[in-house]
Amino acid sequence: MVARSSDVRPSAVRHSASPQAGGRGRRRGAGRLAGLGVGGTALLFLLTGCDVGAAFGGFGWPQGGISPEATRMYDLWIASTIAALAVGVFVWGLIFWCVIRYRKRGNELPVQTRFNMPMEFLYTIAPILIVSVLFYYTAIVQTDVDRVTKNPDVTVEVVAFKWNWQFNYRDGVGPEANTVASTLGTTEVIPVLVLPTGRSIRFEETSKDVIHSFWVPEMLFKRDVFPGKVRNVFEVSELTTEGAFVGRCAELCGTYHSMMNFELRVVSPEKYDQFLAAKRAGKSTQEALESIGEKPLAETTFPFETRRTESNFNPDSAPAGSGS
Ligand SMILES: [Cu+2]
Repeated sequence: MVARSSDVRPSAVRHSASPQAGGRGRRRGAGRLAGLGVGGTALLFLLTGCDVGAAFGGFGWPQGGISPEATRMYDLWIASTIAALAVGVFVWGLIFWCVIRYRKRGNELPVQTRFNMPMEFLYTIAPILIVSVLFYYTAIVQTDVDRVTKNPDVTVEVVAFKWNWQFNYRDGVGPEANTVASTLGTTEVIPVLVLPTGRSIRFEETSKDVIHSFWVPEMLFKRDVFPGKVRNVFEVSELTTEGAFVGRCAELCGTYHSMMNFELRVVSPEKYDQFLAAKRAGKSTQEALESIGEKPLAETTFPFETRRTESNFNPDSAPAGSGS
């Protein structure tokens, strides 16, 4: 903001009438700010080097990601939060310092710094720099997470429908590839998606009816599943942790949306190959899981009764026909 010359009262003009003193003060101020900036940056690197996110509960971001992409997104969040806190602490410090240092002591107007070019320059450049750095790292991580390759190790087609999932193991990428084995969820059985550690995995999503969303919370990622000819594709460069992880539909898709669960079972590559061979030999998913020493049924979630009857819809109510 540029003030008119009539805004500046005589006492202020008197104070800034000594250009040498003003110049020295400005240089000292700029030096301090530069020092703070360098110190803050060093602190940021130091803190992100340690696992500071775990100490603060991930600053609200879910922890325990099971893919490198999940870890990168988590790291971006932690670094951005620390940067935001550093800027916040600096600004709060300046506010309180000004409030105390320049509180009203008399009727004399304090030194006016409205036309201080280095300060004006700093006000403009610093936010642009901060936003640029955040944008730069966000673009890098986003590109990383969205990257698809020509020849992933494993391709699985995710077919969503109201209100369950089908997982087709494919022999290639794209709609022209063939399904070599399939797992279909039913009202009685939660579909278990078996995938290996240490291999790149491509998910090709399509829906039979409305928009759904494929979400495994531990992958810290979800992607919408669209009907029609759309194949929404994403990849993970590998899964790093063996285990059972619940998967959900994350797009409100109708009455039983909240019950549209599946399980991701991450196993070793050897077990995965045995599982797929068993499936190709005609075994059911449950039999194939048992053949590799895994639990046949989902352990992280359970089937829900989707057929509403008087008794299961309102089990506490009196038997039908007993009312007046
Ligand atoms: Cu859904």
